[in-house]
Amino acid sequence: MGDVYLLDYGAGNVRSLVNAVHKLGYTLKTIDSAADFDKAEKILFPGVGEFGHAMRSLEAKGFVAPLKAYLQSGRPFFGICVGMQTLFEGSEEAPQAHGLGAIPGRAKCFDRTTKTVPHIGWNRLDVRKALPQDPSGAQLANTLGVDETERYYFVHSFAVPFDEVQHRPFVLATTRYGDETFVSAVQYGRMLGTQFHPEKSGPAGLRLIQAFLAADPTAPCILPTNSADVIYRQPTTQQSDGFTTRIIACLDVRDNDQGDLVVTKGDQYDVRERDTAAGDVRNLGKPVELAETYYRQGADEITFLNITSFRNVPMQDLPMLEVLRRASENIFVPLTVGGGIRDVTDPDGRHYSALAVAGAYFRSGADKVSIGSDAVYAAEAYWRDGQQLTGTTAIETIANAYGAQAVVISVDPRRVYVADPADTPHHTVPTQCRGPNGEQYCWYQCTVKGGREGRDLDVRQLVVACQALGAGEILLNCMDRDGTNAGYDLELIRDVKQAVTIPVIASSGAGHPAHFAEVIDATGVEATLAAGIFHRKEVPIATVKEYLTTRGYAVRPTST
Ligand code: 1PR
Repeated sequence: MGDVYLLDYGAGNVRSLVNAVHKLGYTLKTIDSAADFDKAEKILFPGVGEFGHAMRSLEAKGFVAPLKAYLQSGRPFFGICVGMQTLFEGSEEAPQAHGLGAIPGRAKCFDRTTKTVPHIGWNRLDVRKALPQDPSGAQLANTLGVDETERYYFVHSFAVPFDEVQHRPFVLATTRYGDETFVSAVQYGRMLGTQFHPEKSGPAGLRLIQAFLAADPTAPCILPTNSADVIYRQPTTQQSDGFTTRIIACLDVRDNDQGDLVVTKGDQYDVRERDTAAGDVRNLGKPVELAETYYRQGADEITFLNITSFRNVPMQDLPMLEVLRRASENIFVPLTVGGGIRDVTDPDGRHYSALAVAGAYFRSGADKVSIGSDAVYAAEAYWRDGQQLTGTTAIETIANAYGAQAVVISVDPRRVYVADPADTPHHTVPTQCRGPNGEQYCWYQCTVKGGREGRDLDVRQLVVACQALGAGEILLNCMDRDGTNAGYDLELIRDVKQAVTIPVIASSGAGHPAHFAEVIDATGVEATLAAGIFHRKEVPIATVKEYLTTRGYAVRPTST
Protein backbone atom coordinates (compact mmCIF):
# COMPACT_ATOMS: atom_id res chain seq x y z
CA MET A 1 0.00 0.00 0.00
CA GLY A 2 1.29 3.48 -0.87
CA ASP A 3 1.60 6.39 1.51
CA VAL A 4 -1.11 8.75 2.66
CA TYR A 5 0.17 12.28 3.04
CA LEU A 6 -1.09 15.15 5.13
CA LEU A 7 -0.95 18.59 3.58
CA ASP A 8 -0.63 20.90 6.58
CA TYR A 9 -0.01 24.63 6.36
CA GLY A 10 0.22 25.04 10.12
CA ALA A 11 -3.10 26.51 11.18
CA GLY A 12 -5.42 25.13 13.82
CA ASN A 13 -6.02 21.66 15.04
CA VAL A 14 -4.82 19.01 12.60
CA ARG A 15 -4.00 16.71 15.48
CA SER A 16 -7.58 15.40 15.53
CA LEU A 17 -7.35 14.33 11.92
CA VAL A 18 -4.00 12.66 12.54
CA ASN A 19 -5.48 10.94 15.59
CA ALA A 20 -8.50 9.80 13.59
CA VAL A 21 -6.25 8.31 10.91
CA HIS A 22 -4.18 6.53 13.56
CA LYS A 23 -7.30 5.30 15.31
CA LEU A 24 -8.36 3.73 12.01
CA GLY A 25 -5.03 1.89 11.81
CA TYR A 26 -3.25 4.00 9.18
CA THR A 27 -0.16 6.15 9.32
CA LEU A 28 0.32 9.56 7.78
CA LYS A 29 3.33 11.30 6.32
CA THR A 30 3.53 15.04 5.98
CA ILE A 31 4.17 16.85 2.74
CA ASP A 32 7.39 18.75 3.36
CA SER A 33 8.48 19.53 -0.17
CA ALA A 34 7.11 19.74 -3.70
CA ALA A 35 8.70 16.35 -4.41
CA ASP A 36 6.42 14.67 -1.86
CA PHE A 37 3.41 15.22 -4.15
CA ASP A 38 4.89 12.63 -6.52
CA LYS A 39 5.33 10.10 -3.72
CA ALA A 40 1.81 10.48 -2.34
CA GLU A 41 -0.77 7.87 -3.16
CA LYS A 42 -3.45 9.85 -1.33
CA ILE A 43 -3.51 13.35 0.12
CA LEU A 44 -5.57 14.65 3.03
CA PHE A 45 -5.80 18.43 3.21
CA PRO A 46 -7.41 19.77 6.40
CA GLY A 47 -7.98 23.50 6.27
CA VAL A 48 -8.55 25.61 9.34
CA GLY A 49 -8.62 29.37 9.63
CA GLU A 50 -8.71 31.94 6.92
CA PHE A 51 -8.89 31.19 3.18
CA GLY A 52 -6.23 33.76 2.26
CA HIS A 53 -3.86 32.43 4.89
CA ALA A 54 -4.30 28.92 3.49
CA MET A 55 -3.55 29.98 -0.08
CA ARG A 56 -0.66 32.26 0.89
CA SER A 57 0.88 29.45 2.94
CA LEU A 58 0.61 27.02 0.02
CA GLU A 59 2.17 29.62 -2.28
CA ALA A 60 4.98 30.41 0.17
CA LYS A 61 5.87 26.73 0.34
CA GLY A 62 5.78 26.39 -3.44
CA PHE A 63 2.94 23.88 -3.22
CA VAL A 64 0.33 25.44 -5.53
CA ALA A 65 1.70 24.15 -8.83
CA PRO A 66 2.48 20.61 -7.59
CA LEU A 67 -0.94 20.42 -5.92
CA LYS A 68 -2.70 21.44 -9.12
CA ALA A 69 -0.66 18.86 -11.02
CA TYR A 70 -1.57 16.23 -8.43
CA LEU A 71 -5.28 17.03 -8.80
CA GLN A 72 -5.05 16.98 -12.59
CA SER A 73 -3.41 13.57 -12.45
CA GLY A 74 -6.65 12.27 -10.92
CA ARG A 75 -5.09 10.79 -7.79
CA PRO A 76 -7.08 10.64 -4.52
CA PHE A 77 -7.45 13.89 -2.62
CA PHE A 78 -9.65 14.78 0.34
CA GLY A 79 -9.94 18.45 1.31
CA ILE A 80 -11.65 19.36 4.57
CA CYS A 81 -13.34 22.69 5.42
CA VAL A 82 -11.05 25.43 4.04
CA GLY A 83 -9.20 22.53 2.36
CA MET A 84 -12.36 21.95 0.32
CA GLN A 85 -12.91 25.66 -0.31
CA THR A 86 -9.43 26.00 -1.84
CA LEU A 87 -10.61 23.72 -4.67
CA PHE A 88 -12.89 26.56 -5.81
CA GLU A 89 -11.89 29.79 -7.54
CA GLY A 90 -11.72 31.96 -4.47
CA SER A 91 -13.46 33.31 -1.40
CA GLU A 92 -14.98 36.59 -0.33
CA GLU A 93 -12.94 36.09 2.85
CA ALA A 94 -9.77 36.98 0.94
CA PRO A 95 -10.76 38.53 -2.41
CA GLN A 96 -7.15 38.92 -3.55
CA ALA A 97 -6.28 35.24 -3.07
CA HIS A 98 -6.78 32.82 -5.95
CA GLY A 99 -8.13 29.36 -5.19
CA LEU A 100 -6.95 26.27 -7.05
CA GLY A 101 -9.80 26.70 -9.53
CA ALA A 102 -10.61 23.01 -9.90
CA ILE A 103 -14.31 23.75 -9.31
CA PRO A 104 -16.19 26.89 -10.40
CA GLY A 105 -17.59 29.17 -7.73
CA ARG A 106 -16.45 31.23 -4.75
CA ALA A 107 -17.09 31.03 -1.02
CA LYS A 108 -19.17 33.83 0.50
CA CYS A 109 -19.98 34.85 4.04
CA PHE A 110 -23.32 33.66 5.40
CA ASP A 111 -25.94 36.36 5.73
CA ARG A 112 -25.66 37.52 9.35
CA THR A 113 -28.94 39.38 9.24
CA THR A 114 -30.99 36.19 9.00
CA LYS A 115 -29.11 33.81 11.32
CA THR A 116 -26.25 33.41 13.72
CA VAL A 117 -22.83 33.25 12.12
CA PRO A 118 -20.54 31.22 12.30
CA HIS A 119 -22.54 28.12 11.43
CA ILE A 120 -21.35 25.97 14.32
CA GLY A 121 -22.87 22.59 14.96
CA TRP A 122 -24.26 19.41 13.52
CA ASN A 123 -26.20 19.49 10.29
CA ARG A 124 -27.60 17.19 7.66
CA LEU A 125 -26.61 16.58 4.03
CA ASP A 126 -28.73 16.31 0.92
CA VAL A 127 -26.83 13.90 -1.34
CA ARG A 128 -26.98 14.12 -5.14
CA LYS A 129 -28.53 11.35 -7.17
CA ALA A 130 -27.82 10.13 -10.68
CA LEU A 131 -30.76 9.25 -12.87
CA PRO A 132 -31.10 5.45 -12.95
CA GLN A 133 -30.73 5.26 -16.71
CA ASP A 134 -27.57 7.33 -16.67
CA PRO A 135 -24.69 5.08 -17.73
CA SER A 136 -22.40 7.27 -15.66
CA GLY A 137 -24.18 6.26 -12.47
CA ALA A 138 -21.11 4.39 -11.27
CA GLN A 139 -18.89 7.43 -11.67
CA LEU A 140 -21.23 9.44 -9.54
CA ALA A 141 -20.94 6.92 -6.77
CA ASN A 142 -20.75 8.37 -3.34
CA THR A 143 -17.24 7.08 -2.64
CA LEU A 144 -17.09 8.54 0.83
CA GLY A 145 -20.45 7.09 1.75
CA VAL A 146 -21.82 10.40 3.04
CA ASP A 147 -25.14 9.58 4.62
CA GLU A 148 -28.35 11.60 4.60
CA THR A 149 -29.50 10.00 7.84
CA GLU A 150 -26.43 11.19 9.78
CA ARG A 151 -25.42 14.57 11.16
CA TYR A 152 -21.93 16.03 10.58
CA TYR A 153 -20.07 18.78 12.40
CA PHE A 154 -19.66 22.15 10.69
CA VAL A 155 -17.84 25.21 11.89
CA HIS A 156 -17.46 28.06 9.39
CA SER A 157 -18.64 31.54 8.45
CA PHE A 158 -17.93 31.24 4.72
CA ALA A 159 -19.42 28.69 2.34
CA VAL A 160 -19.86 28.19 -1.39
CA PRO A 161 -23.50 28.96 -2.28
CA PHE A 162 -24.91 26.06 -4.25
CA ASP A 163 -25.52 26.78 -7.93
CA GLU A 164 -27.21 23.78 -9.50
CA VAL A 165 -26.08 24.52 -13.05
CA GLN A 166 -22.51 25.55 -12.32
CA HIS A 167 -21.88 22.83 -9.77
CA ARG A 168 -23.71 19.92 -11.33
CA PRO A 169 -20.81 17.50 -11.94
CA PHE A 170 -18.87 18.41 -8.82
CA VAL A 171 -21.18 18.68 -5.88
CA LEU A 172 -21.86 15.50 -3.95
CA ALA A 173 -24.01 17.05 -1.22
CA THR A 174 -25.57 20.29 -0.14
CA THR A 175 -26.66 21.53 3.25
CA ARG A 176 -29.23 24.04 4.33
CA TYR A 177 -28.41 26.60 7.00
CA GLY A 178 -31.28 28.96 7.73
CA ASP A 179 -32.23 30.51 4.41
CA GLU A 180 -29.09 29.41 2.50
CA THR A 181 -28.12 26.21 0.69
CA PHE A 182 -24.40 25.67 0.36
CA VAL A 183 -21.97 23.08 -0.95
CA SER A 184 -21.18 20.63 1.85
CA ALA A 185 -19.38 17.85 -0.07
CA VAL A 186 -17.72 17.59 -3.48
CA GLN A 187 -16.64 14.60 -5.49
CA TYR A 188 -15.21 14.72 -8.97
CA GLY A 189 -13.45 11.53 -9.85
CA ARG A 190 -11.07 10.92 -6.95
CA MET A 191 -11.10 14.55 -5.83
CA LEU A 192 -13.18 14.72 -2.67
CA GLY A 193 -13.97 17.44 -0.21
CA THR A 194 -16.24 18.20 2.72
CA GLN A 195 -17.12 21.54 4.26
CA PHE A 196 -17.80 19.72 7.55
CA HIS A 197 -15.13 18.09 9.68
CA PRO A 198 -15.32 14.29 9.49
CA GLU A 199 -12.64 14.04 12.18
CA LYS A 200 -15.02 15.91 14.51
CA SER A 201 -18.20 14.15 13.43
CA GLY A 202 -18.05 11.16 15.75
CA PRO A 203 -18.39 7.61 14.42
CA ALA A 204 -20.24 8.86 11.30
CA GLY A 205 -17.26 11.02 10.37
CA LEU A 206 -14.71 8.32 11.08
CA ARG A 207 -16.54 6.09 8.60
CA LEU A 208 -15.93 8.66 5.84
CA ILE A 209 -12.22 8.89 6.60
CA GLN A 210 -12.06 5.11 6.65
CA ALA A 211 -13.78 4.99 3.25
CA PHE A 212 -11.19 7.37 1.80
CA LEU A 213 -8.24 5.53 3.32
CA ALA A 214 -9.49 2.08 2.34
CA ALA A 215 -10.50 2.91 -1.25
CA ASP A 216 -8.41 1.37 -4.01
CA PRO A 217 -6.58 4.38 -5.49
CA THR A 218 -6.40 2.70 -8.88
CA ALA A 219 -10.03 1.54 -9.11
CA PRO A 220 -11.64 2.68 -12.39
CA CYS A 221 -13.04 6.15 -12.10
CA ILE A 222 -14.74 7.68 -15.10
CA LEU A 223 -15.69 11.33 -14.80
CA PRO A 224 -19.28 12.35 -15.50
CA THR A 225 -19.80 12.82 -19.22
CA ASN A 226 -23.27 14.23 -19.09
CA SER A 227 -23.54 16.37 -16.05
CA ALA A 228 -27.14 17.24 -16.83
CA ASP A 229 -28.02 13.75 -15.64
CA VAL A 230 -27.07 14.51 -12.07
CA ILE A 231 -30.11 15.45 -10.07
CA TYR A 232 -30.53 17.22 -6.78
CA ARG A 233 -33.47 17.08 -4.55
CA GLN A 234 -35.02 20.43 -3.76
CA PRO A 235 -34.48 21.44 -0.15
CA THR A 236 -37.56 20.77 1.91
CA THR A 237 -38.67 22.19 5.20
CA GLN A 238 -37.50 19.01 6.84
CA GLN A 239 -34.00 19.43 5.44
CA SER A 240 -33.81 22.99 6.59
CA ASP A 241 -34.48 21.65 10.07
CA GLY A 242 -31.34 19.54 9.87
CA PHE A 243 -29.31 21.89 12.07
CA THR A 244 -29.36 20.47 15.57
CA THR A 245 -29.12 21.96 18.98
CA ARG A 246 -25.87 20.95 20.68
CA ILE A 247 -25.62 19.29 24.08
CA ILE A 248 -22.26 20.09 25.65
CA ALA A 249 -20.69 18.38 28.65
CA CYS A 250 -18.47 20.65 30.72
CA LEU A 251 -15.63 19.47 32.92
CA ASP A 252 -14.26 21.90 35.50
CA VAL A 253 -10.73 20.66 36.17
CA ARG A 254 -8.27 21.43 38.95
CA ASP A 255 -5.82 19.81 41.39
CA ASN A 256 -7.43 18.35 44.48
CA ASP A 257 -5.81 18.55 47.89
CA GLN A 258 -3.78 15.41 47.18
CA GLY A 259 -2.35 17.00 44.03
CA ASP A 260 -4.35 14.88 41.55
CA LEU A 261 -5.95 16.49 38.56
CA VAL A 262 -9.70 15.93 38.98
CA VAL A 263 -13.03 16.96 37.55
CA THR A 264 -14.81 18.96 40.18
CA LYS A 265 -18.08 20.84 40.38
CA GLY A 266 -19.07 23.82 42.39
CA ASP A 267 -22.23 25.18 43.91
CA GLN A 268 -22.24 28.76 42.77
CA TYR A 269 -18.51 28.31 42.06
CA ASP A 270 -17.61 26.87 45.48
CA VAL A 271 -16.07 23.47 44.71
CA ARG A 272 -15.34 22.34 48.28
CA GLU A 273 -17.38 19.70 50.07
CA ARG A 274 -19.71 21.29 52.59
CA ASP A 275 -20.46 18.17 54.60
CA THR A 276 -16.88 17.25 55.54
CA ALA A 277 -14.84 19.00 58.17
CA ALA A 278 -11.84 19.16 55.84
CA GLY A 279 -13.85 20.80 53.05
CA ASP A 280 -12.01 18.85 50.36
CA VAL A 281 -12.23 19.74 46.69
CA ARG A 282 -15.05 17.63 45.24
CA ASN A 283 -13.69 14.82 43.13
CA LEU A 284 -16.09 13.62 40.45
CA GLY A 285 -13.65 11.71 38.29
CA LYS A 286 -10.64 11.84 36.02
CA PRO A 287 -10.81 14.36 33.17
CA VAL A 288 -9.88 12.15 30.21
CA GLU A 289 -11.87 9.11 31.34
CA LEU A 290 -14.97 11.16 32.06
CA ALA A 291 -14.70 13.00 28.74
CA GLU A 292 -14.44 9.67 26.89
CA THR A 293 -17.55 8.46 28.69
CA TYR A 294 -19.47 11.55 27.60
CA TYR A 295 -18.27 11.10 24.01
CA ARG A 296 -19.60 7.54 23.99
CA GLN A 297 -22.86 8.74 25.54
CA GLY A 298 -23.41 11.19 22.69
CA ALA A 299 -22.08 14.57 23.87
CA ASP A 300 -21.94 16.87 20.86
CA GLU A 301 -19.00 18.78 22.27
CA ILE A 302 -16.81 18.64 25.35
CA THR A 303 -15.45 21.64 27.24
CA PHE A 304 -12.58 21.51 29.72
CA LEU A 305 -12.16 24.49 32.02
CA ASN A 306 -9.03 24.88 34.09
CA ILE A 307 -10.72 26.62 36.98
CA THR A 308 -7.56 27.50 38.92
CA SER A 309 -6.02 29.28 35.99
CA PHE A 310 -5.84 32.52 37.95
CA ARG A 311 -2.79 30.94 39.59
CA ASN A 312 0.34 31.28 37.55
CA VAL A 313 1.17 27.94 36.02
CA PRO A 314 4.36 27.80 33.93
CA MET A 315 3.74 27.06 30.26
CA GLN A 316 5.96 24.00 30.38
CA ASP A 317 3.79 22.62 33.14
CA LEU A 318 0.29 23.21 31.86
CA PRO A 319 -1.58 20.08 32.93
CA MET A 320 -4.40 20.70 30.46
CA LEU A 321 -2.08 20.21 27.49
CA GLU A 322 -1.67 16.56 28.39
CA VAL A 323 -5.42 16.25 29.07
CA LEU A 324 -6.08 17.56 25.56
CA ARG A 325 -3.46 15.31 23.96
CA ARG A 326 -4.92 12.21 25.54
CA ALA A 327 -8.57 13.17 25.14
CA SER A 328 -8.15 13.91 21.43
CA GLU A 329 -6.79 10.42 20.78
CA ASN A 330 -10.18 8.86 21.34
CA ILE A 331 -12.74 11.65 21.24
CA PHE A 332 -13.90 12.77 17.81
CA VAL A 333 -16.22 15.65 18.62
CA PRO A 334 -15.09 19.25 19.18
CA LEU A 335 -13.01 19.97 22.26
CA THR A 336 -12.88 23.39 23.88
CA VAL A 337 -10.37 24.37 26.53
CA GLY A 338 -10.55 27.38 28.80
CA GLY A 339 -8.69 28.84 31.73
CA GLY A 340 -5.46 30.79 31.47
CA ILE A 341 -5.74 31.90 27.86
CA ARG A 342 -3.81 35.14 28.27
CA ASP A 343 -0.26 36.47 28.07
CA VAL A 344 1.91 34.47 30.46
CA THR A 345 5.39 35.02 31.89
CA ASP A 346 7.05 31.93 33.30
CA PRO A 347 9.21 32.05 36.45
CA ASP A 348 12.29 31.81 34.22
CA GLY A 349 11.24 35.10 32.62
CA ARG A 350 10.12 33.63 29.31
CA HIS A 351 7.11 35.39 27.91
CA TYR A 352 4.31 33.70 26.00
CA SER A 353 1.59 35.64 24.25
CA ALA A 354 -2.03 34.54 24.56
CA LEU A 355 -1.72 33.52 20.92
CA ALA A 356 1.20 31.25 21.77
CA VAL A 357 -0.71 29.73 24.70
CA ALA A 358 -3.73 29.11 22.47
CA GLY A 359 -1.46 27.67 19.77
CA ALA A 360 -0.10 25.14 22.25
CA TYR A 361 -3.65 24.04 23.04
CA PHE A 362 -4.66 23.80 19.37
CA ARG A 363 -1.59 21.69 18.63
CA SER A 364 -2.55 19.45 21.54
CA GLY A 365 -6.00 18.75 20.14
CA ALA A 366 -8.25 21.66 21.14
CA ASP A 367 -10.62 23.01 18.50
CA LYS A 368 -11.56 26.14 20.40
CA VAL A 369 -10.19 28.11 23.31
CA SER A 370 -12.42 29.91 25.75
CA ILE A 371 -11.31 33.19 27.26
CA GLY A 372 -12.71 34.40 30.57
CA SER A 373 -10.90 37.06 32.60
CA ASP A 374 -8.82 38.36 29.74
CA ALA A 375 -11.97 39.01 27.70
CA VAL A 376 -13.33 41.18 30.52
CA TYR A 377 -10.15 43.28 30.57
CA ALA A 378 -10.25 43.56 26.77
CA ALA A 379 -13.89 44.68 26.86
CA GLU A 380 -13.12 47.30 29.52
CA ALA A 381 -10.35 48.70 27.33
CA TYR A 382 -12.62 48.60 24.27
CA TRP A 383 -15.23 50.85 25.91
CA ARG A 384 -12.66 53.03 27.69
CA ASP A 385 -10.67 53.71 24.50
CA GLY A 386 -13.58 54.63 22.25
CA GLN A 387 -14.37 51.22 20.75
CA GLN A 388 -11.05 50.96 18.96
CA LEU A 389 -9.78 47.65 17.65
CA THR A 390 -6.09 47.51 18.46
CA GLY A 391 -5.45 44.11 16.94
CA THR A 392 -3.44 43.21 20.03
CA THR A 393 -5.98 41.60 22.36
CA ALA A 394 -6.02 37.84 22.87
CA ILE A 395 -9.42 37.68 21.15
CA GLU A 396 -8.17 39.51 18.06
CA THR A 397 -4.81 37.79 17.72
CA ILE A 398 -6.26 34.30 18.15
CA ALA A 399 -9.28 34.97 15.91
CA ASN A 400 -7.03 36.43 13.22
CA ALA A 401 -4.76 33.41 13.24
CA TYR A 402 -7.25 30.60 13.81
CA GLY A 403 -10.61 32.07 12.84
CA ALA A 404 -13.44 33.54 14.90
CA GLN A 405 -14.96 30.11 15.38
CA ALA A 406 -11.96 29.08 17.47
CA VAL A 407 -12.55 31.82 20.08
CA VAL A 408 -15.22 31.32 22.73
CA ILE A 409 -15.87 33.87 25.46
CA SER A 410 -16.61 32.29 28.83
CA VAL A 411 -18.72 34.69 30.87
CA ASP A 412 -19.07 34.46 34.65
CA PRO A 413 -21.77 36.98 35.55
CA ARG A 414 -23.65 37.46 38.80
CA ARG A 415 -26.80 39.37 39.58
CA VAL A 416 -26.76 42.79 41.18
CA TYR A 417 -30.29 43.81 42.18
CA VAL A 418 -31.59 47.35 41.92
CA ALA A 419 -34.97 48.83 42.80
CA ASP A 420 -34.89 51.13 39.80
CA PRO A 421 -32.91 51.04 36.53
CA ALA A 422 -31.91 54.64 37.26
CA ASP A 423 -29.95 53.36 40.26
CA THR A 424 -27.13 52.09 38.05
CA PRO A 425 -25.45 53.16 34.81
CA HIS A 426 -25.50 49.52 33.75
CA HIS A 427 -27.94 47.75 31.49
CA THR A 428 -30.71 46.26 33.65
CA VAL A 429 -33.39 43.68 33.02
CA PRO A 430 -36.72 43.34 34.78
CA THR A 431 -36.72 40.12 36.78
CA GLN A 432 -39.30 37.66 38.02
CA CYS A 433 -36.85 36.44 40.69
CA ARG A 434 -36.85 39.44 42.95
CA GLY A 435 -33.87 40.56 44.97
CA PRO A 436 -33.50 40.20 48.76
CA ASN A 437 -35.33 43.46 49.31
CA GLY A 438 -37.97 42.87 46.69
CA GLU A 439 -35.99 44.59 43.91
CA GLN A 440 -37.59 44.06 40.51
CA TYR A 441 -34.53 44.75 38.37
CA CYS A 442 -31.02 43.45 38.16
CA TRP A 443 -27.91 43.94 36.11
CA TYR A 444 -25.40 41.22 35.45
CA GLN A 445 -21.95 42.06 36.69
CA CYS A 446 -18.94 40.52 34.96
CA THR A 447 -16.39 38.85 37.17
CA VAL A 448 -12.80 37.69 36.70
CA LYS A 449 -10.59 35.05 38.31
CA GLY A 450 -13.37 32.48 38.52
CA GLY A 451 -15.89 34.82 40.10
CA ARG A 452 -13.51 36.06 42.78
CA GLU A 453 -13.55 39.69 41.64
CA GLY A 454 -16.48 41.74 40.34
CA ARG A 455 -15.84 44.43 37.74
CA ASP A 456 -17.59 47.62 36.69
CA LEU A 457 -18.77 46.04 33.46
CA ASP A 458 -22.12 44.48 32.65
CA VAL A 459 -22.62 41.37 30.63
CA ARG A 460 -24.09 43.24 27.67
CA GLN A 461 -21.06 45.48 27.48
CA LEU A 462 -18.88 42.39 27.59
CA VAL A 463 -20.56 40.36 24.86
CA VAL A 464 -21.03 43.29 22.49
CA ALA A 465 -17.36 44.24 22.84
CA CYS A 466 -16.18 40.65 22.43
CA GLN A 467 -18.23 40.18 19.28
CA ALA A 468 -16.75 43.40 17.88
CA LEU A 469 -13.26 42.15 18.74
CA GLY A 470 -13.89 39.01 16.70
CA ALA A 471 -15.06 36.30 19.10
CA GLY A 472 -17.04 33.47 17.52
CA GLU A 473 -19.21 32.19 20.36
CA ILE A 474 -20.39 33.01 23.89
CA LEU A 475 -20.35 30.44 26.71
CA LEU A 476 -22.73 32.04 29.14
CA ASN A 477 -22.40 30.80 32.71
CA CYS A 478 -24.34 32.24 35.61
CA MET A 479 -22.87 32.29 39.11
CA ASP A 480 -26.28 32.48 40.76
CA ARG A 481 -27.53 29.34 39.02
CA ASP A 482 -24.33 27.28 38.83
CA GLY A 483 -24.83 23.89 40.47
CA THR A 484 -28.36 24.67 41.70
CA ASN A 485 -30.31 22.32 39.37
CA ALA A 486 -32.93 25.10 39.33
CA GLY A 487 -32.87 25.66 35.58
CA TYR A 488 -31.05 28.18 33.41
CA ASP A 489 -31.31 31.92 34.04
CA LEU A 490 -33.65 32.67 31.16
CA GLU A 491 -33.64 36.41 31.77
CA LEU A 492 -29.87 36.59 31.48
CA ILE A 493 -29.65 34.32 28.47
CA ARG A 494 -32.45 36.02 26.55
CA ASP A 495 -30.82 39.39 27.11
CA VAL A 496 -27.43 38.22 25.86
CA LYS A 497 -28.91 36.34 22.91
CA GLN A 498 -30.63 39.53 21.78
CA ALA A 499 -27.40 41.50 22.02
CA VAL A 500 -25.22 39.42 19.68
CA THR A 501 -25.37 37.58 16.36
CA ILE A 502 -22.76 34.94 17.22
CA PRO A 503 -23.90 31.62 18.75
CA VAL A 504 -24.66 31.50 22.46
CA ILE A 505 -24.21 28.45 24.69
CA ALA A 506 -26.52 28.44 27.72
CA SER A 507 -24.81 27.23 30.90
CA SER A 508 -25.44 26.84 34.65
CA GLY A 509 -28.42 25.41 36.45
CA ALA A 510 -29.62 22.44 34.38
CA GLY A 511 -31.35 19.94 36.66
CA HIS A 512 -33.86 18.20 34.42
CA PRO A 513 -34.24 17.43 30.70
CA ALA A 514 -37.12 19.92 30.59
CA HIS A 515 -34.69 22.71 31.45
CA PHE A 516 -32.89 22.19 28.14
CA ALA A 517 -36.12 22.52 26.16
CA GLU A 518 -37.16 25.50 28.24
CA VAL A 519 -34.02 27.51 27.56
CA ILE A 520 -34.05 26.71 23.83
CA ASP A 521 -37.68 27.82 23.57
CA ALA A 522 -37.35 30.90 25.70
CA THR A 523 -34.10 32.25 24.29
CA GLY A 524 -33.24 30.55 20.98
CA VAL A 525 -29.73 29.56 22.08
CA GLU A 526 -27.74 27.36 19.72
CA ALA A 527 -26.36 25.08 22.41
CA THR A 528 -26.87 24.05 26.00
CA LEU A 529 -24.17 23.04 28.45
CA ALA A 530 -24.38 21.16 31.72
CA ALA A 531 -21.98 19.69 34.21
CA GLY A 532 -23.36 18.54 37.58
CA ILE A 533 -26.28 16.44 36.37
CA PHE A 534 -23.98 14.50 34.06
CA HIS A 535 -21.17 14.07 36.62
CA ARG A 536 -23.53 12.94 39.38
CA LYS A 537 -25.25 10.61 36.90
CA GLU A 538 -28.62 12.16 37.69
CA VAL A 539 -29.52 12.61 34.03
CA PRO A 540 -27.48 10.94 31.27
CA ILE A 541 -26.86 12.82 28.04
CA ALA A 542 -28.90 10.24 26.15
CA THR A 543 -31.91 10.99 28.32
CA VAL A 544 -31.67 14.70 27.51
CA LYS A 545 -31.49 13.89 23.81
CA GLU A 546 -34.40 11.46 23.98
CA TYR A 547 -36.47 14.04 25.80
CA LEU A 548 -35.73 16.68 23.16
CA THR A 549 -36.25 14.26 20.26
CA THR A 550 -39.67 13.16 21.44
CA ARG A 551 -40.69 16.81 21.63
CA GLY A 552 -39.61 17.54 18.08
CA TYR A 553 -36.23 19.21 18.58
CA ALA A 554 -33.48 18.33 16.09
CA VAL A 555 -30.64 16.59 17.92
CA ARG A 556 -27.78 14.40 16.77
CA PRO A 557 -28.79 10.81 17.48
CA THR A 558 -26.84 9.32 20.38
CA SER A 559 -26.27 6.04 18.56
CA THR A 560 -23.98 7.65 15.99
O1 1PR B 1 -10.50 33.52 33.49
O2 1PR B 1 -9.84 32.86 31.23
O3 1PR B 1 -8.59 32.01 33.16
O4 1PR B 1 -10.90 31.22 32.68
C1 1PR B 1 -11.28 30.58 33.87
C2 1PR B 1 -12.39 29.66 33.52
O5 1PR B 1 -12.69 28.84 34.63
C3 1PR B 1 -13.67 30.40 33.15
O6 1PR B 1 -14.24 29.78 32.02
C4 1PR B 1 -14.57 30.21 34.36
O7 1PR B 1 -15.92 30.08 33.97
C5 1PR B 1 -14.06 28.90 34.94
N1 1PR B 1 -14.18 28.83 36.41
C6 1PR B 1 -13.37 29.43 37.29
N2 1PR B 1 -13.76 29.08 38.55
C7 1PR B 1 -14.80 28.27 38.43
C8 1PR B 1 -15.53 27.64 39.53
O8 1PR B 1 -16.53 26.95 39.33
N3 1PR B 1 -15.07 27.85 40.78
N4 1PR B 1 -16.06 27.38 36.57
C9 1PR B 1 -15.07 28.12 37.09
C10 1PR B 1 -17.05 27.86 35.93
C11 1PR B 1 -19.18 27.12 35.49
C12 1PR B 1 -19.28 26.09 34.49
C13 1PR B 1 -20.22 25.00 34.91
C14 1PR B 1 -21.62 25.43 34.57
C15 1PR B 1 -22.63 24.32 34.57
N5 1PR B 1 -18.02 26.97 36.24
O9 1PR B 1 -18.05 25.53 34.26
O10 1PR B 1 -19.84 23.89 34.19
O11 1PR B 1 -22.05 26.42 35.48
O12 1PR B 1 -22.75 23.77 35.84
P1 1PR B 1 -24.08 23.02 36.27
O13 1PR B 1 -24.65 22.36 35.07
O14 1PR B 1 -23.61 21.99 37.26
O15 1PR B 1 -24.98 24.04 36.87
P2 1PR B 1 -9.92 32.48 32.66
